[in-house]
Amino acid sequence: MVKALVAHEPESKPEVVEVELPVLGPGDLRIGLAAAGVCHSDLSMTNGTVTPKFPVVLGHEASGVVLEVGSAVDDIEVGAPVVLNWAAPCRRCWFCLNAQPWLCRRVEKTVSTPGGKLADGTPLNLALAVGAFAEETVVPRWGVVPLPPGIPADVAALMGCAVLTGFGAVRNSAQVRSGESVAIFGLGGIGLSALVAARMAGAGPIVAIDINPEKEATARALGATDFLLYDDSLPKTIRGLTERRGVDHAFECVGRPETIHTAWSSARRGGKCFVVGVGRRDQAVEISALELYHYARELSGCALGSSDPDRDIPMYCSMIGSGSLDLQPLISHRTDLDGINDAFDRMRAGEGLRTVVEFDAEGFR
Ligand code: PAD
Ligand code: ZN
Repeated sequence: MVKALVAHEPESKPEVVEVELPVLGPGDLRIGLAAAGVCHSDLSMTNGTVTPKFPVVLGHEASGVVLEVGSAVDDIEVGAPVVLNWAAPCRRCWFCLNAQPWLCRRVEKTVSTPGGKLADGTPLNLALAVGAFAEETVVPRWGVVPLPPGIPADVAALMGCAVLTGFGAVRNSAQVRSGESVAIFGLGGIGLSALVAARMAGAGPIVAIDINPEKEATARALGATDFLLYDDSLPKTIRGLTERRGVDHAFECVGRPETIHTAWSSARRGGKCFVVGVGRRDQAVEISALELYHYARELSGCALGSSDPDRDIPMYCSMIGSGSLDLQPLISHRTDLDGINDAFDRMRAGEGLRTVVEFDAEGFR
């Protein structure tokens, strides 16, 4: 039995309980968790925005160490450090074969997978086939990306979602070039990763937007040229910062209809708005038919920052190793499993940056 944070039903407060791990299949790995980031999508699984099967072990952004290897796995050994991969492409479906592995059919269907049991024998589910808010988990071999030595467990965890999504939105989806203007709405782990990528791409101006004024110092330290508090008149203010045009690329990293609309309205004529935030099924974004024509903007959903984790995580590792990418400033709080509900409270209030859950990382190197 291991300790895990389990959501028993929708709209309920998750609790730390003892769970029985799934049986290790021939193609599986047993992973000892080292660190796990708390992502807004974890909270979204408890409030009806995203609907996994319940009861479910939450958590999907994590690093760990291989503790046990299934009999059919021959390319990874006990003791290997890994990033857990909630979006592992199948490499066989139409999307994978047409160079869009982030839209893979298997990933699309995997909100949760059956795995393990509660102490009373009730079958459990693992969020996004990972279930990272647990001392240990069992995942398929394809559910991890091996790490080179020397990457700290906390930043390794962030690569599993925030960095793939936020950095990838700028680098892969938008392919931001030097000198282009960018606006980023929402400065949590995802928006801050996008901000770091925009700075590294040489973008400017980089306008960072949040409801929390305390985010200004972090935003400026990470490369924002301007910080604005959210309100509906932002498109006008942003045009004032961009020679009356609006930005080339707007990134919505909140997941609300009003911020999606404002982000779209902040882009220039012919500009692009990427919706990274995950909103509710029952909330609609209304855009005037005339404006849609007139502004000739692109409005695009943005899944996993158009990333291929097997390609991109090693690239982020070499950027960390060479000192060009520093993810530590994205982490504001550290906790154990019992502190995750407090991290959810901070997210509801728009407070803090990434919270990292730290486990006894014995063996992680
Ligand atoms: P977070 O809760 O850590 O940060 C959200 C930020 O938005 C906070 O700083 C808030 O203060 C801020 N905010 C709230 N309301 C507003 C507003 N009206 N205007 C401006 N800022 C506001 O979340 P996160 O960074 O973990 O995740 C952000 C979104 O990205 C969330 O919807 C999550 O579900 C989504 C996501 N998308 C993907 C993907 O593949 N597209 C992957 C992972 C997460
Ligand atoms: Zn996430």
